[in-house]
Amino acid sequence: MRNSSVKNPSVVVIGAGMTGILIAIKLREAGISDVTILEKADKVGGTWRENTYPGVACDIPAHMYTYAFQGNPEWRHRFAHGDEIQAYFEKISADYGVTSQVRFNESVDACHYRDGKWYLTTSRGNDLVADFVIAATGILHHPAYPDIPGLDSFAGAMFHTARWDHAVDLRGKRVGIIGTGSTAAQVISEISKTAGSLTIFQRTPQWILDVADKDYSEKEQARLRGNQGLMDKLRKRYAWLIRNTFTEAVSAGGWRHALLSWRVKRYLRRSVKDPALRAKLTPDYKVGCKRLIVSSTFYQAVQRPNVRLETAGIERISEQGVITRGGTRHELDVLILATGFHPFNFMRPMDLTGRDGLSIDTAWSRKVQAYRSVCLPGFPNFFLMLGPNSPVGNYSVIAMSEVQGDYVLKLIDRWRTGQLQSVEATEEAKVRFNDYLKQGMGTTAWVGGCQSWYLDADGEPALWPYSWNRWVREMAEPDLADFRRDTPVEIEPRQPAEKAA
Ligand code: N01
Repeated sequence: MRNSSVKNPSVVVIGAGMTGILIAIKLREAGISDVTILEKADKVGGTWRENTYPGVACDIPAHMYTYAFQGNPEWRHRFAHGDEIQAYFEKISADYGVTSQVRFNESVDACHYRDGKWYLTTSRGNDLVADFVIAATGILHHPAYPDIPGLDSFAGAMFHTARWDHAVDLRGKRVGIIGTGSTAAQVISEISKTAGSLTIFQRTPQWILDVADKDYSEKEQARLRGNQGLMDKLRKRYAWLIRNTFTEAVSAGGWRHALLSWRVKRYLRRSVKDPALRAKLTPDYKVGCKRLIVSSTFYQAVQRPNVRLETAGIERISEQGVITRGGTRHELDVLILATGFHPFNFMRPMDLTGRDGLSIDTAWSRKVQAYRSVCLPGFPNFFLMLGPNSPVGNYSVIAMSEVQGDYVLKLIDRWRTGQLQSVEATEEAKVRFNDYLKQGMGTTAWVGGCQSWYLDADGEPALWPYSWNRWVREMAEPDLADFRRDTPVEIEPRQPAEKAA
């Protein structure tokens, strides 16, 4: 704390994944000591704890997929494997004293705001009172199960990729997989090596960018140990590369998008010689409309002799397997659902109620929106990390959380110093912000005629449509004119974002 007149709030952080760990560290750095972290599971790690499927890896280069304040010399692969990433978060969490602050196996059932305080009830029946609540509950953690007739009648083993059943041995088995997203591409590359047969049920083909993986030698790791400066350089270099290849290409279009499109199309042409198979694998929408898949192994896997790509469309599922349109029966021992997530659930089904009894379901009944992704009008002193429109095309989610974390800490600081009596964005600011987002969507690849998890119920992309640098600039300082004032204070409004950019 800067001085004794600064208030020390009580804060509850929900979730001990990548973002929760980060927020806990930042709160401590800010001198906020009354912090409780609630985690539904028995370990930190979030998405990397939950996703343990074969081939799980991060398609963002490992040296960029780290907290800026703590690089990791121990990465063994350019695209770090899930277990390495989980180990990284467990280590950081322990080293920074976060793990000992976490209450494990305790989720939040109810979270209600009354008279300037949040009242929480947990799954263990405990009650907590806090000045601030920060939901670090992640985006992609509610598995989506396909609505296919007969799904439950399947007699073999069946599981979602985020709930992988490691007791099921796939070697020599007849395996089917539904879905061809980023997860499926990783799973297929791996299990096609050992499954007796693998049938891929593809509804929509995907564009794929090949970026070769690379193993880091002991010598390379040793060079990085204790050299945060060198790791910073690597992180910045990858960040620059990704911004200028993917992020700008999918959000602004232009020559970068043309180049990216040319690259992925050439890769498909060169990788798949059979014209019939290539036709099945060729999307009819813009490159980047769905999140681009980074894989240098998927096309090879699809062409293995034990692999079959089925595009006929699933009619129903029976006890024996999958029946595709036209009546073809695919008998299976194991059915894997690589069918993605419900990204708009966020912290729900938590019973979240803000000022004047406003429930989150009511607030979001017409549209799932936020102000600057993290603030919800009607929910004072509540922040939703990685909220609506957070994702920046194919960029590192850690970098996004760091920017949002600094922004949230600055807002809490305004409360601590008395500039804000409570931190609540106005409805008008939220509407203006979302209009501004909408204006930028037209040039993006996400409106390129495809269905994807990026789109909300109205078919509008819930991403940040401008450049990364613009986002960082606009998140640098909270604009207090956009927040409710209990005590009117003279404030000078900032320039509208469009003019400032
Ligand atoms: O999920 P998805 P995901 N019948 O939603 C299909 C991140 N991630 O888990 O395209 C038939 O992309 C669906 O078909 P269609 C990353 O952000 C990161 O793969 O809708 N098919 C699609 O093929 C990624 O974007 C890493 O026609 C059905 C698939 O299931 C996000 O997670 C690694 C169906 C779902 O694809 C989600 O990826 C992995 C049905 N009824 C994931 N329902 C990194 O490396 C759905 N599908 C960082």
